[in-house]
Amino acid sequence: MKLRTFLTATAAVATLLSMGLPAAHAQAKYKEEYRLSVVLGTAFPWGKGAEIWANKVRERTQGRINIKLYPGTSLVQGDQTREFSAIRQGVIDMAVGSTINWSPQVKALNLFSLPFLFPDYAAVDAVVQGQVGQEIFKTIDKAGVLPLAWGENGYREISNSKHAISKPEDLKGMKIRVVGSPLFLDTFTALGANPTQMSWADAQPAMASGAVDGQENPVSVYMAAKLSTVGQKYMTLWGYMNDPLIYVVNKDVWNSWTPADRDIVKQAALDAAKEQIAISRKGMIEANKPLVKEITAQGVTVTDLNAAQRKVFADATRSVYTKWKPQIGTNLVDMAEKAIGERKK
Ligand code: X2X
Repeated sequence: MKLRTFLTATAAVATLLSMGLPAAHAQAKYKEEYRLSVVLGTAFPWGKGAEIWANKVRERTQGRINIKLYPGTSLVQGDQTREFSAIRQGVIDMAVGSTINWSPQVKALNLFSLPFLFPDYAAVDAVVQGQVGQEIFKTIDKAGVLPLAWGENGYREISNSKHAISKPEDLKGMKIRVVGSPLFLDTFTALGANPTQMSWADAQPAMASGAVDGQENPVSVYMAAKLSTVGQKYMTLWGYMNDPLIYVVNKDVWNSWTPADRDIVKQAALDAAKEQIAISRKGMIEANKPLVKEITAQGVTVTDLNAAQRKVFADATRSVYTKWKPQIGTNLVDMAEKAIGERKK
């Protein structure tokens, strides 16, 4: 750069500075609409949690941040396992997503899919709301997406159209629809089943046509999706894994907001996630599990495994734990187990 050009440029900057910087609000460029991705819509606790977040943000920012829900992971044509990359790339602005669907990109998220690691809700809380949850948020941040709060899809129970399942042999040869990470293929193969990976959108027609015999999802999802009407007449409560949700924002979007608005979005995510977790546990944590009574009333045979029966399944899937622990992070799994061991019951 020639000296004169440099001086002219310097003078221009000085003039701009002397004019004073524009107010933070005027400086930030806001979109008319922010696109929030979810797999399950507002008929489900998952979608409700996203809607609560969107409403709180709209109210608290006086409409500056206007969020619209896109259920069915429609921004990635229903391909749940592409959602995380799409958030990072900005195809999706915000999401409330499942650890399962994002685990192909963020290996640590497979922690929650390790079979029979989380014995109860207190164990889940101890992990996600504690140091492990923070470590996982750091990993997600490093992977290019900003995490804000933990929600929950719920404990995943297994249903099928054939017969009651109370031991691994009952799963033998059964075609089970699974989602997301290859870990699920390992788990169901270890149990003698025949797992097949497909999106949620494809799963329901596959159940209706009998192309698959069974699936695994929380009871609240089973109910809202009316899976008893697609032949899923047997349900086993085995609590083999919990499926937390994560409230996230694309980083460029986050950086485009004023610090005050970022605080609002974050606090709204924390508040919404707390409400969301309560909604998703409703009917499952009260005595007699009212939600389970409801499915029984629909003519569904419910098998509630006792501790000894559960242990048979846990033992049968131990190879999955051994294989996946190093991929997830030996330290992280150890930390999670310590937190679970020390949980308040
Ligand atoms: O596809 C599923 O099973 C669902 C809806 O639970 C998830 O997105 C993980």
